[in-house]
Amino acid sequence: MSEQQHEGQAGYRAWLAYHPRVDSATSKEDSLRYGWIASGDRDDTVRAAISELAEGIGAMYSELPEIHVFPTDAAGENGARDPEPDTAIGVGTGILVGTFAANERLRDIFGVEVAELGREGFAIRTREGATAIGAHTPVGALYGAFHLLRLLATGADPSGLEVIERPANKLRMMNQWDNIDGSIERGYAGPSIFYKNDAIDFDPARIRDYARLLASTGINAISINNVNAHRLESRFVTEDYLPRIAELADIFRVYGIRLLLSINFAAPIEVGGLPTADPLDADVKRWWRDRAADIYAAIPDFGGFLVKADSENRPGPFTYGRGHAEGANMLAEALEEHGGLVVWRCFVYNCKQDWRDRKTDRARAAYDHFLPLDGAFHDNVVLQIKNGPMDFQVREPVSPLLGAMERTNQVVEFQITQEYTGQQRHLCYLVPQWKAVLDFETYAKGNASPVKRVVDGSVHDRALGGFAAVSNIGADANWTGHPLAQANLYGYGRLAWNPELSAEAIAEEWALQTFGASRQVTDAVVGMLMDSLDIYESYTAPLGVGWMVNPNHHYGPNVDGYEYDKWGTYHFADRDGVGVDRTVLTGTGYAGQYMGPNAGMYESLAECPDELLLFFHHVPYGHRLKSGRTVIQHIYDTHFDGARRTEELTRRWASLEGLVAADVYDAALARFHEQAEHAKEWRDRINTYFYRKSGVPDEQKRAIY
Ligand code: GCV
Repeated sequence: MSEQQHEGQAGYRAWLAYHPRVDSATSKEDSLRYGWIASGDRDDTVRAAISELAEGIGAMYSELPEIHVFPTDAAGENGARDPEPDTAIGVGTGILVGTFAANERLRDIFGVEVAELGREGFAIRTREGATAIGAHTPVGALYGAFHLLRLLATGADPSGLEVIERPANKLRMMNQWDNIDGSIERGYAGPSIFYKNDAIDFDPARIRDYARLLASTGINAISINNVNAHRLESRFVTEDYLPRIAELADIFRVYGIRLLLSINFAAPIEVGGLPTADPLDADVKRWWRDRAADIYAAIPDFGGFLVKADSENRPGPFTYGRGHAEGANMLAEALEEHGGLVVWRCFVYNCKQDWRDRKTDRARAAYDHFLPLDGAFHDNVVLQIKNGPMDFQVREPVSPLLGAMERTNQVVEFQITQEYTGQQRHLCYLVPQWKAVLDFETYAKGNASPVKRVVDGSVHDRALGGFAAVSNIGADANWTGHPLAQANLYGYGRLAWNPELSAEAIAEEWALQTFGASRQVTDAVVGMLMDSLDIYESYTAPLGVGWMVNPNHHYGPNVDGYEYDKWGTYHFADRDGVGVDRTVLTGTGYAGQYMGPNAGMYESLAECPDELLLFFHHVPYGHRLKSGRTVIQHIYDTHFDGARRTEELTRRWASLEGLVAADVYDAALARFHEQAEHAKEWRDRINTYFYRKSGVPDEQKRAIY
């Protein structure tokens, strides 16, 4: 459905709501400042910037600016020259936006400083009441336009702007896990906006609005189908589907977003009719080269392939006795001449957790598989590494593979969709978790090698790197099901652009743009967002133990439920203790995969941080944490505390009745009630289980707890 069809549903416009600026004392004066928008660019992307500015300024200041698009060096489409606006910078009151090449005035205004902007950066400057947004490229200008709108929507004083921005990361990618039948793997906000009933079927207006949301945060790439690419999706690389996919690429292109496809490694067999998908087979190589040629004929700026291989029953090079570098490089060669990338996922594991074999460890898998391949991948291959060694749990250590490969491009993969973090029924603002990952010191090169510097390429001097994340949107009117889950989508893009932003600043930006300028609403929403990760963790996953969820759908408490371990659990609880020994000395050896002081910190029971204790160590229930409490006491207390705090969340939200749009208010309130109910279930199931396991006799419970 398009924006029109969702009219009246406040959540649809998300953070591009453009609420009227409430500082009415100054708004009259400000509106004069934006009497016009002018540009010498006629490019679609700059036009998108202009129309966004017109819409945003019009809505925030209740006055539509005039639009002038004037050719500077060449005559216009009809051969005539539009007059340049006499409202030139420094004389009039408006916005001049565009590229330096097409706007002489922008060159005059910004002079030599423009060199440092790079391909996607922009500069904004106010001079005597008028505002200039300049960039080297149309997409830079678009990012500048969105930035100006964000500043205005968050209450910045527009009179003295002096901004220079460029993204920290080259690749800022969104991964859709959408299937052609219209379902979304791990989707919690309705069906797909891309597919329906085994066909590519989309409303261009809705796709465009998604592109606007993404571009406004700086996302520049999107893979449009599930990494588990099955029968029909395997054919996306063929002419059967390329014309429709090209239409999607056309929409995203305007917003600076390159389209990628997830491929099926066995497509040469399943689609091409070849007897093998062996990456070293000449016919297989030719088949992929031909597909690449077809794709680039349809989509000249195609981004490349995203690949899940040899993982969770997906085909891959192992079937042919080949390694991951051979698989990835074969595809990279097919794409290379066209400028395409292979984004190769490292989520590869083939072991079960088994309490009878305390050496086998799924957490080790990505590092064990990929570290030996450092330096073996082509330059247009980038490895996509999940933030933790397991699978997007609420609490995991940072993947030891991040930073460990010096001669390999890397992106970090986050999960915006809340598979294990409440499935968009529970509030869980994930930006603080991602920040902790990005700030984690890997010691890859001395002690200034945090993950954010690894993936931006600076630690190992790599030309390519960045962020990828699994999207949390669907066809629900408000995109994300839980209205406040939009903050995760927004925050991901903002962090990918600038990992130095704080989680709180991002929450505040998001709240101001989404709900308008009310201090009461902003404070309440920011406070709830900032508390939410801790609350969720405390009633679900104590001390680094994850996975206590139901099989398949992964929602709700089931302490022994996780489907991969027929023989045990991921917590290894028995009557004597709980936790997984991942030390080098007595356990799986996983702790030894870390560099520098991290290896020793995790190895040592005394040094290991409480919040990861049970991820790294098996300890008795009576083990005393740094907090002073015993493990069993901690489990008990935090589960009660977490459940209680979910009730507070409901009350905190209820205090905003009448202050946020009714549809948004109601949708969130229903979810807060549900969260509070489910938190009690988590509390009771987990506490009962560990009571029993720990064998605390009933009469002693009071004393211990
Ligand atoms: C797309 C987890 C999820 C799967 C997902 C997989 C992956 O196992 O449960 O749904 O598959 O991760 O990241 O490939």
